[in-house]
Amino acid sequence: MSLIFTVAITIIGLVFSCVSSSSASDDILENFLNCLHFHNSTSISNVVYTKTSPSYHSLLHSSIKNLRFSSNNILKPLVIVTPLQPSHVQATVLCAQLHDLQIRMRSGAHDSEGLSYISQVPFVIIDFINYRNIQVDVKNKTTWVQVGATIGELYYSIATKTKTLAFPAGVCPTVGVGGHFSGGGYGYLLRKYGLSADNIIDAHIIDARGRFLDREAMGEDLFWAIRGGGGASFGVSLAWKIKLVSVPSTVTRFIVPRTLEQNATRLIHKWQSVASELHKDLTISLTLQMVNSSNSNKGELTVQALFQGLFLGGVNKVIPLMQESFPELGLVKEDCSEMSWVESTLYFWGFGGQPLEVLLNRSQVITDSFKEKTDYVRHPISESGLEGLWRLFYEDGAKGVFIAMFPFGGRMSEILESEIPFPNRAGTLYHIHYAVHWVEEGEEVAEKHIDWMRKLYSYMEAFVSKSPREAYVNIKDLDFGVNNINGYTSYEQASIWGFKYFKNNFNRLVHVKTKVDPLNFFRFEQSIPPHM
Ligand SMILES: Cc1cc2nc3c(=O)[nH]c(=O)nc-3n(C[C@H](O)[C@H](O)[C@H](O)COP(=O)(O)OP(=O)(O)OC[C@H]3O[C@@H](n4cnc5c(N)ncnc54)[C@H](O)[C@@H]3O)c2cc1C
Ligand SMILES: *[C@@H]1O[C@H](CO)[C@@H](O)[C@H](O)[C@H]1NC(C)=O
Ligand SMILES: *[C@@H]1O[C@H](CO)[C@@H](O)[C@H](O)[C@H]1NC(C)=O
Ligand SMILES: *[C@@H]1O[C@H](CO)[C@@H](O)[C@H](O)[C@H]1NC(C)=O
Ligand SMILES: *[C@@H]1O[C@H](CO)[C@@H](O)[C@H](O)[C@H]1NC(C)=O
Ligand SMILES: CC(=O)N[C@H]1CO[C@H](CO)[C@@H](O)[C@@H]1O
Repeated sequence: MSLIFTVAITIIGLVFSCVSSSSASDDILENFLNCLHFHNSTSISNVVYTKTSPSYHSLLHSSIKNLRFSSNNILKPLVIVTPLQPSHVQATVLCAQLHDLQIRMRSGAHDSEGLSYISQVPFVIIDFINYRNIQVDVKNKTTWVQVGATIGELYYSIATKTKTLAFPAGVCPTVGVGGHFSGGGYGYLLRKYGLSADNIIDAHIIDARGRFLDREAMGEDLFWAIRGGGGASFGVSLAWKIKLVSVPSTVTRFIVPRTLEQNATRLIHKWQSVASELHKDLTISLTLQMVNSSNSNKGELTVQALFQGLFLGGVNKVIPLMQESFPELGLVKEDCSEMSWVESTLYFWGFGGQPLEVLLNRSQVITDSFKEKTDYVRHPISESGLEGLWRLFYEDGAKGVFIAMFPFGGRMSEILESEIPFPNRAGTLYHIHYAVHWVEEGEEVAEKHIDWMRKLYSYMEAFVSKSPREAYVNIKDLDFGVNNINGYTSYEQASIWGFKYFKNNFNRLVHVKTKVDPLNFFRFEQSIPPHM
């Protein structure tokens, strides 16, 4: 009784203060906050931050990875909610609908277009920073992981229990499992075990009606859609149940750098047809960047190809395997080191030899500005095609270029295109992830690098997948187009990017969306639209 009375008094107080401050957005804010308190008056106030909260700004900026989206003239959320339990998310979803606010969900904040924390219209962020419990069940080889955990935290939790279980996910330990698993998720275990999303066996989500659903309650259509259909179109994911995979207690990691002067072009050309055909236990990725040329005057740059390998076994086995399948690389024992699987994750991120606790450091990624794009390659690019690419690397806008090529094949080719929404399976030789980074501030610098990235993308068109030119939904690219801000986006319009990310699976995603969120509450620049 007295609680209701207090709430009523508070609301009367708020109504009066709204009248005096009299801005429409203040009204929306107050109404939204009151709604939250009504839904969960006992505990939600501790996890709600408004612009006047002392820690609002540090919370907002704490996890932003792309400084391109942190400037002052970008619209900021009215409220940030950091849920501790499902009821906080349920209340936020229901109240946001009631008061016509959009929601942005943020787990690791690595979104390439900042879509987990920016919006063109008034919005609320659900930030899962404090929702990251991980329960590893070694006996059953499963784990429940809450969406706010990073993959580094997941790797660490598994490794502290056992050396012979692992999980196939990305290279960068600060990536969040909320976004990453929603869009696929790949790393050095891809060729043996597939994507993160291929290894999800249950999930908890909150749907547009505010219901808490597990796999059984949501049904197989929705469970299909949230494993690779990209985050934030179908509901708010809370946790994943994943199947752990077996790895030997000793793996071998190797690194072989080759510059243009060391015949990198010919090696890359060869790598393209070899890498997806290798034994499943062997993965060789390729990164390209500019380095100072060693055998010329200071200041002269060359392209460096870094061949990095993981073999699920000892060094004595990988040397003969490489002799047989890729002798041109000239791999020798000295290029290799044996270690546990989790130690290899540190090496691939450049923290080799450091304590495992590095995996728990959520702020260890350098924050700068960047623009990314992706492609899939089905036929090897000719040597002259590669040479044309090198010429672009010497242009001004290319400063800070970083390209990663990741081989498919193996397990990826055994999974049907329609198994989950992620469609790039048999026939894909490798994935390319283009990035250009810069630290200088200002529009002009940004424009220079973004223009260069677009030029690179247009150069590559001749060499990559066509009709559609495929792209990876976990590295979104708004150059493909966006949904109309406030209203209706046609199936045709959304197909432009929908087919690039999902091929024919886009149709089933639209079908699921129409069923579970017909009013299109969960929407953002490239969300899946319902049929209207
Ligand atoms: C430095 C860096 C390295 C990367 N390395 C790899 C890699 O090795 N392999 C790879 O496959 N990808 C990689 N990526 C891409 C990465 O997988 C995606 O950016 C991924 O979406 C990030 O997830 P997040 O939770 O960190 O991001 P967020 O920005 O938090 O989320 C990304 C998207 O998912 C939505 N989302 C977040 N949480 C939820 C939730 N709980 N429920 C529903 N939707 C949600 C967001 O709203 C947003 O649309 C990398 C990206 C960066 C920046
Ligand atoms: C683990 O597996 C056993 C037997 O397969 C089963 O009885 C038990 O419920 C499982 N535990 C969990 C937490 O899933
Ligand atoms: C590059 O190729 C040439 C011609 O085959 C060969 O002579 C040379 O040794 C190679 N260089 C390196 C560093 O492998
Ligand atoms: C090349 O060397 C110069 C001078 O030593 C250094 O400033 C620059 O950062 C180097 N460039 C690269 C790409 O390593
Ligand atoms: C996390 O990494 C950053 C950047 O390398 C470093 O400054 C910071 O001290 C690290 N934090 C911890 C707790 O180790
Ligand atoms: C209505 C509602 O969702 N109430 C929840 C608020 O939070 C407490 C925990 O503090 C839950 O037990 C309630 O169910």
